[in-house]
Amino acid sequence: MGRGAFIVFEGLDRAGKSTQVSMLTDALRERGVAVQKQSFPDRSTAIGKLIDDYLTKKVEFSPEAAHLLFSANRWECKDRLIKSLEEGTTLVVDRYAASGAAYAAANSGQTLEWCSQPDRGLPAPDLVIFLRVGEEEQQKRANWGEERFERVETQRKIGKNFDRLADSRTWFGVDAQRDKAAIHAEILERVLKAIHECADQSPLENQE
Ligand code: NYM
Ligand code: MG
Repeated sequence: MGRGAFIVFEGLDRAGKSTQVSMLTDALRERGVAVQKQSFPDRSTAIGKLIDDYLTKKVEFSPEAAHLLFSANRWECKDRLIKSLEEGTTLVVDRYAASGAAYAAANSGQTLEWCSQPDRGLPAPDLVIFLRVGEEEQQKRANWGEERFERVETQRKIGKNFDRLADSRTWFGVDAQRDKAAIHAEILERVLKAIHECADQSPLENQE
């Protein structure tokens, strides 16, 4: 049996990633696909707890220090992620390195290049599903504005950074302002294709 596919969801806050990650995971499981769900930041680890305190504004870090914590949070999960993929399990991941770079560059003023560096060498996603949502829609959705970075100006900068990071080979953009079921159907079709391709051949690549 071939390896699992590494599927990542990206997008601005309130784009609907968590909902779509759950819908996708359930649908794959129903089809008999071995699948695991993972979110970054993973707030359950010791580093993740620091990140949670930072996002909920209980502690302050310099933007660069915060970024290195987000990256460290991915590095601490690296071996587990690779093991699952090699065992044939598909991973559905809510945010990954692109969020790291896009948010950190907006927050710190460092270049995207600088912000991409700490994640180099981590396994790279086979497919990045990018959920597009407009700012008016974003603000209408539940709990908007509570956490750090949930401000219109900041989100605009982050959105531009995502556009610069998107590569045509692995990114799949989705209009996330439609009906949930329609969004899900479009994503499921693309992901099933990616799962087939990964099982057939392509070796896991590293984050550049
Ligand atoms: N975030 C997430 C970062 O700033 N850097 C990262 O590397 C990652 C993975 O954390 N506003 C930010 C983006 C979000 C926040 O994530 C929490 P979520 O998925 O909105 O709970
Ligand atoms: Mg959020």
